[in-house]
Amino acid sequence: MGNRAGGRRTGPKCIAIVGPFASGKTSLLEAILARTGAIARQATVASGATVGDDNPEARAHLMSVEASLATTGFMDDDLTFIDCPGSIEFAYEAEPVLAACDLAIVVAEADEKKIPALQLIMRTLEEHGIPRVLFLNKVDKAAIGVRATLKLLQPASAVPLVLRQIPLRKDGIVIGSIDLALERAHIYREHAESEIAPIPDDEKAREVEARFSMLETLADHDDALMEQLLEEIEPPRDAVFDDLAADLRAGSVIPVLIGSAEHGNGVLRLLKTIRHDAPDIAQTRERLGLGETDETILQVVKTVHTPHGGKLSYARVLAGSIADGAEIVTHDGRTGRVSGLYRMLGRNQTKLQNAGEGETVALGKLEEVRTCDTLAVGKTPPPALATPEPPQPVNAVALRPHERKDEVKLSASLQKLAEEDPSIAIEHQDSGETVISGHGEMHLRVTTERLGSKFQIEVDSSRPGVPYRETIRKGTTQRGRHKKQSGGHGQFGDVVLEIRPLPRGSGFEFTDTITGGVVPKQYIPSVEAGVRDYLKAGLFGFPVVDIAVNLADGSFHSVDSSDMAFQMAAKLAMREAMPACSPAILEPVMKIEVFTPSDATAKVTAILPQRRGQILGFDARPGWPGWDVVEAMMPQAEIGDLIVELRSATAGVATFRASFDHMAELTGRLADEVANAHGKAA
Ligand SMILES: Nc1nc2c(ncn2[C@@H]2O[C@H](COP(=O)(O)OP(=O)(O)OP(=O)(O)O)[C@@H](O)[C@H]2O)c(=O)[nH]1
Ligand SMILES: [Mg+2]
Repeated sequence: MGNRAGGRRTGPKCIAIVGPFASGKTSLLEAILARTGAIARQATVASGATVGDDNPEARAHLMSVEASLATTGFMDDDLTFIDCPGSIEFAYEAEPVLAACDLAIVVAEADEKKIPALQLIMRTLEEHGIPRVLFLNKVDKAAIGVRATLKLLQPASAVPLVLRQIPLRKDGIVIGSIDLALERAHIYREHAESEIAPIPDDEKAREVEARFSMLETLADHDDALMEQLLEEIEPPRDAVFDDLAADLRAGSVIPVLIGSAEHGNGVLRLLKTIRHDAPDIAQTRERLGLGETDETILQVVKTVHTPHGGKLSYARVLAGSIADGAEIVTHDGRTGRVSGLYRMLGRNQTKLQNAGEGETVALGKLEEVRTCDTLAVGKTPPPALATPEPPQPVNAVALRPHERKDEVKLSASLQKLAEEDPSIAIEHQDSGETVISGHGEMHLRVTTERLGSKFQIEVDSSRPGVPYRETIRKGTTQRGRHKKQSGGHGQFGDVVLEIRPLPRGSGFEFTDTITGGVVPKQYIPSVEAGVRDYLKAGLFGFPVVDIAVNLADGSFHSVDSSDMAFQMAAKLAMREAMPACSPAILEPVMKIEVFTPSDATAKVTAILPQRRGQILGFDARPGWPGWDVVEAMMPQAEIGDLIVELRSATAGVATFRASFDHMAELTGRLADEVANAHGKAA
């Protein structure tokens, strides 16, 4: 035992702050910045003046809506913290950050409702293999003890949570903590360094018990410690520190530190743990499969378009170093020249000439560079690191600028927003609407608000249209005659069309059974073109599908017949035939898989049928203990805002995947409503 960790790892670190919504991540970053002297005074989230969340959207909603980055110094260490939003709607912000960081601080609290959200975050960290510490926040107001809290939180993590500190209480109020490795007490002082004190006599028994339980967990990875515990020998203190560091770096345990971000308590201990136990860039390179290299390699973790300074690419120097003005190349060969190199503190930037290995900095004006790119200095592209794919969007909104002149600007601005947030998808529809898809109501609202705050574009938003179709239930035969005699050249086309329904999903079929040239060969394609033109918008105004048309008969005029005249005749025949064909509206039906914590499965299976969903079944979600997947068929029209209801039934964590399955006939009142809404009576 002992020295497994091989001492403290020096060099700049990058630390992600993650955790369930509103657990205190931004407050913790503020407290860290205040404690390390990067800012003069700790601001509160409510004041809207926190370093990272200093943007109109975060202020308006009192929640983080994007990752924010701040570099500070602690003793002789250079630490960059990236505060990630907690809401699942903004979860993708954290993905590129996590790829490049050395350590994650998981901020959690004693709140049962947030366990599924915590579990999601823990899973992501486990998948990336990121070493992590848990900061148990809000001890100032916790209603239950820390050990009970740990029991509550443990199911969210696949590896053991190990309590490194216990609270010190006076009259039921937490006044400090006892560090189980250092074996001493820290008495909290508001926004100041704690006072070190010996462990009070009446707390000794609690301390011994808690310390033993910490050592027991550590002993699972350390045979020598196990023997000492069995023989009741007091293990050397340094060996305990080494074990804590080694297990943290290996990701085999999660040390738990306690405190109150809002009051600045427990922050110094957290910083010291980072200083002594965090892995370094070499370990992170190994995790990313990069190994040792002589090249300079950077990973882009976030992209920001600033109102005045242009585009900034936040990137971690994984290896080597970079200077302002450097020529860079991405893994897939796009190039650029760094114009401005900055150390960031929220929105404030300090100019740098150089950035060395391990530093996380902002690179100016790399127009061709995107989030998740891997960059090299020079001309040889670096190896590509794995790029996390954004999940499938779950909702969408249609946008239209207030002013027509803003249409081009809207499209350019949305492109910039999508560069900043690759988890939104943009689609321009034939109708002139622009549809953006994302990961929840707040996500789309914030995206829309940014159009106003960043680009001064006011938009109207509405629900995107559902791609309805029309079909027919009966066949008929219809003549269409187009004849015009207006002086000089006339127009003449005459066709007889046999129309019949086709099975669902067949689309459109055109044939002819013309004999004896009653419709000359060269005009047959014109007839088909006329039919196709009609089918673009049928009786209700929707495209007509699953229909077969046979050109059975007709006649022509040697002078007056033309391509145009036969097209007109075909359209006329179709228009007259449709009412006789028992037309119907078809709606798209999706197959949907809803992922939900098992204790909310019953709620989910109740919600879906209320929206005309047909439950196909539910089962345990493979590889996700405590989660289910519910399968159902759902009309696309009902999925539009489904996520809002699902999230509120599942403490904000349910999500779904939907894919087109089939078109189904819409009947009764719903069919009338759709037909009327589209401006054509059924
Ligand atoms: N009592 C108490 N409240 C706290 C503490 N830390 C944060 N809060 C409060 O918890 C709420 C959320 O704090 P934030 O720092 O915004 O939490 P967050 O994790 O950054 O939230 P998101 O980024 O939106 O997920 C705010 O009202 C804070 O004032 C704490 O230590 N004690
Ligand atoms: Mg926050």
